[in-house]
Amino acid sequence: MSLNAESTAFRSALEVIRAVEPRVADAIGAELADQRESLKLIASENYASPATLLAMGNWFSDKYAEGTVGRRFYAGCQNVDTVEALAAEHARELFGAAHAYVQPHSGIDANLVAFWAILADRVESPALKKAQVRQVNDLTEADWFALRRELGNQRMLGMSLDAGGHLTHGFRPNISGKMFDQRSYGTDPATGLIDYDRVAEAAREFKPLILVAGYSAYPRKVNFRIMREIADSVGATFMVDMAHFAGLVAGKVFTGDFDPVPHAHIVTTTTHKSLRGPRGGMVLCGPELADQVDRGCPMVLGGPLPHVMGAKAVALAEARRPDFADYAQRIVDNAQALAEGLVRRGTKLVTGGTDNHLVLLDVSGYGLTGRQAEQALLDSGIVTNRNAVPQDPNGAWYTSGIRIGTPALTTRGLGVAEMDATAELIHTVLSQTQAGSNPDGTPSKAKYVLDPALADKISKQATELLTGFPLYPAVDLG
Ligand code: DSN
Repeated sequence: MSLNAESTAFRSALEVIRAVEPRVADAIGAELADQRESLKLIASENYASPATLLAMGNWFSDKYAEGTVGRRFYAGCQNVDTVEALAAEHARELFGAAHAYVQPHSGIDANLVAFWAILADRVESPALKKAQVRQVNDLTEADWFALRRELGNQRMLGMSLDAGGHLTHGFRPNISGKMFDQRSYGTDPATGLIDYDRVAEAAREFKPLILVAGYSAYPRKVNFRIMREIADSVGATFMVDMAHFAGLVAGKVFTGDFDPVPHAHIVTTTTHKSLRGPRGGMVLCGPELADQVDRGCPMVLGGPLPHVMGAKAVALAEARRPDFADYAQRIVDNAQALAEGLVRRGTKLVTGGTDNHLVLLDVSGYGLTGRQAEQALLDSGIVTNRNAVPQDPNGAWYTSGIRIGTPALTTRGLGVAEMDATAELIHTVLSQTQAGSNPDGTPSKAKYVLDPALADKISKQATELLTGFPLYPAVDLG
């Protein structure tokens, strides 16, 4: 049998790896097998194309390239320049942005670059000016003290964690929570939706330097035109973290008021979620912030990863093809079908539904914590993650919610009929799981009771549901 190019490429790569450390080759093969068999509903994950994956395994990995295109701190970066410029060009064209910076290694890194650029642009500080003109070594202890005080006292207003905001939007476990004096806006307790009047009120009271929009667990659209008006009314810089929904922006499902790029001063994203690229981050902005953004490395980033920038160029080229818009629309159609299937079966959803790629289940109606539900679903071959719901009584560790999303299953080709079947599997597991107890008889937030035979049966049904939708059908590892 003659092998196609993809099978040949992946088989050969594994053969070469196996000759050195067979356990790594085995783990890579096992990861593909696991991903093929499980119902992947993690809202922030996807399956990158073989071309994107293959673009990462090569000699670019060996190259240092601090600086930016044409202005490097290392010699011999002409080929890195080619791929970085290509990735940036595809990003600008895809999103209609004036400037794109494709070096960040992750979403956290992209946000750090944006925070630095905003601070450097907005904060009046002699010490900061020195730092900006690359005289960092000339800063005295007193300069650093002043800089820390001036930068650290800046204010940020972002979405609260339990309403779906992200850790990097000023929360304590992330450096942003230590750098900024942060306040958050939540959602309306009755509807679960952002109340723009309340955001405006909070902005008027708090007068933030940065107003942040974007989320990792809010199942609705955000009106970025209104958010920009709020930012303008208090002189704030408006930043949008579109990591979760970048694919929906790229695919023109989110347009007009719901497309952040024309409204925000600066937009950050990851490239591996709904955008379906390699793991990494990116920053988009207008000409005003471009110079500061381009200082991301070495200001806050380690050396760029040229092999990943090459893969970003490939994935962004894919996202510019007409079929990506169809994919993006199907992500939302599937999420809505999944939400409707769950609601029909009596599951409580935050906001009652979705208009993006994710659905947030409040599993307290099943008498479970998010932790119990997550593990029971995993036992049944359904991969999700627990997530806080607004005003969550169980906090961020145990939670009362389960977040699910459709970008990955949509890539596999599953459609609305399969989403209803998926809703049935989820509901069956959750309704058949009971909360467990600690050895002293007190209720546990982690332990649960689920008949292993039922978990096994659902697991098989999940695998059957996937059989018509093979993952990487052209890849045969033998
Ligand atoms: N970890 C990502 C998510 O799962 O939403 C966000 O950083």
